[in-house]
Amino acid sequence: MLDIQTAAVSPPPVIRREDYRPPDWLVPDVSLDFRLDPAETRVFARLSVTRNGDHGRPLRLDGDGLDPLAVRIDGQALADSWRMDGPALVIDLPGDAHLIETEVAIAPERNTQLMGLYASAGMLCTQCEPEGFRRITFFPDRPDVLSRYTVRLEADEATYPLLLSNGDRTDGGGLAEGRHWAEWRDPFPKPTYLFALVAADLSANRDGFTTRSGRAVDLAIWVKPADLGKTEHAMAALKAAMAWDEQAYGREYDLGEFNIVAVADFNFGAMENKGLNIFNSRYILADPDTATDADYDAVAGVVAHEYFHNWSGNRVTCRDWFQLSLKEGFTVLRDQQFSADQGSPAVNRIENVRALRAAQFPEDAGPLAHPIRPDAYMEISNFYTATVYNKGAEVIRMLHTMLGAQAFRLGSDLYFERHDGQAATCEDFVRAMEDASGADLADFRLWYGQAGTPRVHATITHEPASGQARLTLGQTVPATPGQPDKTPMPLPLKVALFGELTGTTIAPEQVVLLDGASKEVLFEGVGERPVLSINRGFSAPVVVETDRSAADLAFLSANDDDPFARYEAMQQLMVDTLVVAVATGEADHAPVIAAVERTLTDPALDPAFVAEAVLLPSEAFVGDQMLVVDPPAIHAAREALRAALGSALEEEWRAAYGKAQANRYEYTPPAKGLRRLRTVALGYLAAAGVADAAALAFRQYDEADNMTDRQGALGVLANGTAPEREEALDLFYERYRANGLVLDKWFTTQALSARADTIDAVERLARHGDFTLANPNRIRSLVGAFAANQRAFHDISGRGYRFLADMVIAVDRLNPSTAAKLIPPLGRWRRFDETRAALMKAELRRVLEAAGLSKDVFEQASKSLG
Ligand code: B3K
Ligand code: ZN
Repeated sequence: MLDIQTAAVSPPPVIRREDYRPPDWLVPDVSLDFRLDPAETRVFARLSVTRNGDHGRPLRLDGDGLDPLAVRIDGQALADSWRMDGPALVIDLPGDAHLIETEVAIAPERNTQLMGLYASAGMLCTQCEPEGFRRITFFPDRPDVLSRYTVRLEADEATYPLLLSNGDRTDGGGLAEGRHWAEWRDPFPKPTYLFALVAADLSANRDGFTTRSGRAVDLAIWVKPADLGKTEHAMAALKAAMAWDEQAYGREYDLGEFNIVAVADFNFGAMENKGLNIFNSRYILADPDTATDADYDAVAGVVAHEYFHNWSGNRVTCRDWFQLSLKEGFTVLRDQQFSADQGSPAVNRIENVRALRAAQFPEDAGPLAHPIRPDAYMEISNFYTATVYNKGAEVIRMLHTMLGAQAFRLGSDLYFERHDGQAATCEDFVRAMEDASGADLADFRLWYGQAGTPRVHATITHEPASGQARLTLGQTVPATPGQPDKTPMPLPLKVALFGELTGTTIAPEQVVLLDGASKEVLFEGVGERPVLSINRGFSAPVVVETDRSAADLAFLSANDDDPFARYEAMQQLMVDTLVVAVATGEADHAPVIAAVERTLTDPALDPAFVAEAVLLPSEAFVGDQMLVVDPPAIHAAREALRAALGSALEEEWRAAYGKAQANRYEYTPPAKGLRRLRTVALGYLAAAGVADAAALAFRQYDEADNMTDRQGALGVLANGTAPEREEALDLFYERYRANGLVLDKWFTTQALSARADTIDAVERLARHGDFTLANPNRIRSLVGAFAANQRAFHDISGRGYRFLADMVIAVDRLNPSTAAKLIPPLGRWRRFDETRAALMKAELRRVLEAAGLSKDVFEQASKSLG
C-alpha cells in the first residue's frame, strides 16, 4: 500500500509568527534505539523532559502517522496519564522532570514522501527538516528544543554493513542471527530537524582535514562502490570549504568525523544534519564523462553550503521556522562568497543574479510573494523558496556592502559567539551586526518584513556651464498579497560616472545609500556629459529604471570597469530591443549586433565572461518586463535577434568556436570559459541557419571528451529538425540509460527544446519506460524543465497547463512537498492574456478539487488562484 496523505477536507490551519511561544517542555537528553528493517522498523525512544517555566500544561509530543505501541512514564505504563490528540501524544506530568519512554513501528519502504525514515535503492536514510522527525518517533518537533542525542542502530549486517548517525561513533559490534549494532553520540545539543541516520552497503572515499587548532577530522563520502571514482571533486570542495570557513569567518569544525552520504531519491539538494550530511547524488557525483562544468560548480557550491551550515544553522540554529532565512540566507551568501573566491568573481556574480531574476523576482511579483521572514504559513515546506534563500542572501550582502567587510566580520563573530548553542532569530543577527559596527539598522529591518522587489528610478542631468551633474533617485516598493502599502527601504547603490567623449572615469565608484523615497546626489567638476553606471555588482536586489539611451548602454557594455555593470548594460540593451520588437513587430538590431561584436572580439576579456555577456536574456525574463506576456511573440522576436546576431557575426562566431575547439579537456577556469563560449557560438551559428550547423554540432557531440561539450551540442541539435538530432538523442540514450543522473539530462534537453512540437514530445516522454514519479530528480528533469520553457508551456491549446496539473495531482499522492513545488508556473496567470489566464485558473481549480489533496498543494494552489 502507498503512503497516502489524508484529505485536506477543510483548509489546514494557518501558523502565525506572532503566535510564537517558548516550548512548555524541554528535552535535554534523548536516546533512540532503532531496530532497522525496511518493512518494519521499531523505534524505542527515551526522553528526559523538564518543565520549561511555571505552568501546568501537559507534555505534547508531535507525531505524524504514529501509533504508540508502548508509553512509560518514569518506568511505569500509566494508561490514564496519556492520550492521543489527533496525531500527537499528550502526557500529563506531575513533576518538573521525568523520563518518558515510547515505542513505535514504522515502514520505511512504504514512505513515498521521502520525509522521515525511508528506503532508497537498497538503503535506509532519513530526512527530517522541517517536520520529518515526527514521522519517526514522538517528540516536540520544533527547532527551539535542543537535545543531546545517543543513538543505537541495529540491523542485518549483510544488507546494511554501514550504520551511521550524527556525532562520533562510540561503540558497536556483532549480534546473533547476522545482525550488528553501532552507537553514535552527538555532544552538541541539536533540534530534531538535524537528526539523521543511514543504514546501507556503501563504499567511502576517505580523507582527512586538520583544523587550524589541530583537531584531526576523518572525512568520508559514502556512495555505491561503482560511483567511488566520481567523488574526488566533492572531497576537494569539502576540504576547500573547511579551510575557507576558518579563514573567511573564523569557523572551525568541531567533531572527529564528518560523513557525507549520497542518495538517489531526495526531495531537494542536500541536508546539513550534524556531522552526517545527506546529499542528493546529483550534488556529489561528478566526472568529466557524466557531469557538465555547471554540475561541477553546483557540486562544490552545495558541498560548501551544507558544510557552512555547521555554524550558520547547526551551532546557531533557528528559534522557529519563520526565521528560516537566518540560516538559509546567510549560508547562501557564504556559499556564494566561497564560489566567487574559487573561480571568477564576475561570472559568479552574473550567475547569482541570473538565478535571482529567474526564480525570485517572479515569486516576489506573484501571488506567492512573501517577505524573507514570512508571517504565516500552512505548510512550512512551501517556504524553502528563492525568496528565503536567494533574496535572503542579497539582504545580508547589502549589510556587508553598507558596513564594510571588516565590520561585517566583527558582526558575524559577535553573532556566533553570542548565540552559540542557541535557537536564534533574524532580529538577533541584525542586532549583532548593529552592536559590532555601531550602525543604526532600524530602518534596514524593513527588508525582513516587506515582500516585493523595489523599483529604483534613476536619472542624471548635467550642466556643462557649472560642471555639475545631479543624480536623482526615487524608490517604490510594489504592493504584494496582504501588504498593500510599503515603506521605502534603505538600499546601497554602487554608482560611478564615465565620460562619454573620453571614456574615462569621471566619478569613481561610491556607495550611495538610498535611505528614503528619494535622494539627490551632486557631482562637481563634471566637464563632459556623464554616463551613469548604477547598481554595480548588483549591490541591491532591485529593478533599476533609467532613461539611458541605446548608445549609453552600448558605451557601458564596452567601457565600464565593473564587469557586472558591463554585462548588465548589454542585457538592458538586448531587453530594450526585444521589448520594442514584441510591441511593434520590428526592431533595430544594429546596436545589439555592434555591442556583441565588440565584446566578442575584445582579446582582453575572459571567454567565460564573454560567453555570459553575449547571451540573450531568456524568454521568461523578457516576459517579466511586459504587462501582458505574449509567449509566441517573445519567442519570435528573440529568435529573430538570435538569427540576426548569428548571421551578422558568422565569421566571429566561427573564430570563437575554432579557438575554443582546440581546447583539451581540463577542469580549470580558463578551459571552462572556452567550453562555455564554444557552445554559445555553436548556438548562434545554428540560429543563423548556416549550412553546416547540424554537422558541426554532431561532430562536437561525437568527438566530445566531456559532458559539457556533449550536452551543449545535444541542446543545440534538440532545437532543430536535422536528422542528426534524433541520431544524437538515441546515441545519448543508449550510452547513458543506466545512469539516472545523466538520463535526467536527456529528459531535460527535450523538455527545453525550442521546437513547436515540444509539448507532444513531453507528453510522450511522460509515458517513457524510464519516466517515474518515484524519483524527484526525474520529475524535475521533465516536468520542472518543461514548465520553464515559456513558449511550450504556454501553448495556446492549454495542453501544457493540463499536463502540469495532471502531474501535480499524480505526484501529490506520493510526495506532497515535491508536488507543491511544481505549482508556481500556473499561478502566473495574472500576467497572461484572458484565454491563457482562464485555462491556467481552470487547471488550478481542478487541482484543488482532487481527492485527498495534501496541505502542501492546497496552500500553493489556493494562494495561486488568489
Ligand atoms: N536545509 C536543507 C533544506 C531542507 C528543505 C526541506 N524542505 C538544505 C539546505 O538548505 O541546505
Ligand atoms: Zn541551506
